[in-house]
Amino acid sequence: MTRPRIMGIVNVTPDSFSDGGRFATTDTAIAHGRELIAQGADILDIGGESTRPGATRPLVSEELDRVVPVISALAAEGAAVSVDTMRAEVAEAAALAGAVVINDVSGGLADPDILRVAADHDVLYVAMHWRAHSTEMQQHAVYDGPGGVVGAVRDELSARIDDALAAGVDLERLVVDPGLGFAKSPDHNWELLKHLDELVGLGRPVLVGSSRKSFLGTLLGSADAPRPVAEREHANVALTTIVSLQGMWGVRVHDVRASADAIRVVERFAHDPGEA
Ligand code: PMM
Repeated sequence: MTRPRIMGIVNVTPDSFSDGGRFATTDTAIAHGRELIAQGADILDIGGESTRPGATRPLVSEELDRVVPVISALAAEGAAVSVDTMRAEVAEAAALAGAVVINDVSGGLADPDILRVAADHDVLYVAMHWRAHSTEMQQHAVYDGPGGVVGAVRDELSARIDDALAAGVDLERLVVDPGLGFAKSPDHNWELLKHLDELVGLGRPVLVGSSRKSFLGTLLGSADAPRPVAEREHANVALTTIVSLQGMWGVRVHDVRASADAIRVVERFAHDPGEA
């Protein structure tokens, strides 16, 4: 079994839905990154733009000021750092500061020049399924084609892979992500989680990000009264377990220790003591 990589989330934002500004300064974000490494994170995903539904975008200069010092400091300490950005300019600055992953939630749609940046640097490029910016994404949660949400996400990610290859990104450096919660209803998210094998069929490693998302809140509470963000972790650990058993490339999580423990259980469970 291949152990999924744990991508620990460091949101250097004042307005994230999940950790609401707790790590919004350079110092608190760096300290949080160190703590996530100590808990078992393989990669730290540093983001300076909140993508929660309805969020307005920061200026490029604000995003740069938020992420670059944090990336520089953590990369200098030897951490494998990812930058969570849709902007070519931010991705370029991050790569120069030591980031080894560009995690683009728009898969190259928001700023196609980001694909050129990914091609120019020695980085992995994560192409997530996305349809529109946060202010309008929920209007795009419509999947009427014959393949439903799974077919649409697979085909749209396939197109993102083609665009990245056309821009010169090496196939071996591409990772895909279904983009849970981005232009998706709770049912769409569950449908995708049930059919991750269809995305594996694209031939690229798959990253899954379910941590603290509202479809878990809806499941555990109701659509009108979702379970609060801080009380969704146990459900997310269940998903980390499921995703690990399915051999996914990675999970993107806030609570690294909880998912690391789940992955250890899966590894031990899958381990045959008779094997060398
Ligand atoms: N989700 C968020 C942000 N970035 N990146 C990837 N690759 N996959 C995701 O599912 C994803 C992402 C939104 O969650 P956050 O606000 O808690 O970071």
